[in-house]
Amino acid sequence: METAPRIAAIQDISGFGRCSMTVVLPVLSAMGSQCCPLLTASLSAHTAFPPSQNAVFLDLTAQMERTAAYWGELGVRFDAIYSGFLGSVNQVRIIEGFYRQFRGEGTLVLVDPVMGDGGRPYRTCTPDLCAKMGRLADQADCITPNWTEAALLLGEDYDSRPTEEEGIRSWLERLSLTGRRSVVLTGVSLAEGKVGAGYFDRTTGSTGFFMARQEPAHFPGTGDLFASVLLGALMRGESLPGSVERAVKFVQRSVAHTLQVGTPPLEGVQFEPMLRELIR
Ligand code: PXL
Repeated sequence: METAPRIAAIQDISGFGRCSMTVVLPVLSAMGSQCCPLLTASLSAHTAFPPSQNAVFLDLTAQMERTAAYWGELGVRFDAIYSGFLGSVNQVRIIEGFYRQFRGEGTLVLVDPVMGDGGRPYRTCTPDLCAKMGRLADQADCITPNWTEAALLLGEDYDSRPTEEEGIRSWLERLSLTGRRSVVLTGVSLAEGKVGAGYFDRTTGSTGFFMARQEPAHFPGTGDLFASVLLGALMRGESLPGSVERAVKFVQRSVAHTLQVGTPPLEGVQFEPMLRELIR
């Protein structure tokens, strides 16, 4: 019997509003990987909900270092290290230490550089955290930015992002750091009514796109859903383009289903009924 690929998932857990760990864990499990959560923070709900004195944001930076040390004592090994939303700027240094300790030959490092959306950084993402997120992404084998994050990584103005294929391919190549890392850029549209992702595949040096029908709504957490399906597919040995196709289709279907059911956008997408499609 083959053992399941093991993934260290470095993410927050948000109790309400599907995103980060509450998306990553079920998706990776359904796709046959073992997901080991290394929590960055514990929140009562994701940060797009209205602020309140009762909203909990528990920074788990200190627990991360101890957990990594303990995993080291246990001799744990990982096939992938996947990070997303970070709770504090010091976590970047800790994750770099985690790479030194756990990145072996063949370990895939995926950095989803979660920093913002719609042209604006999330309220927890300070300029310092954005800069250090870039430093972390520099060390990745694969990154999955949206347009906001791609602009931050390149030091470009969000409003000057390219809309034509040639310009997008140029951003993908620049984001690849001269072909060193694979890039999957989300929220790409080349034609009215279609949206998906563009990619640079470092194993072939080629760029490409996969599109699906654009649904008329925006939901938080879809970036986490996308990156998780992508990683789950990569860990099953699927190619980068094949994994991109799977992630684009899955997010589109989850969004379409959620729109049909009509739940509030802040609650995230109803991917649960679709999970069975990911099981092989
Ligand atoms: O989906 C990214 C994300 C992850 N975690 C938390 C967030 C967000 C986006 O708003 O608030 C806590």
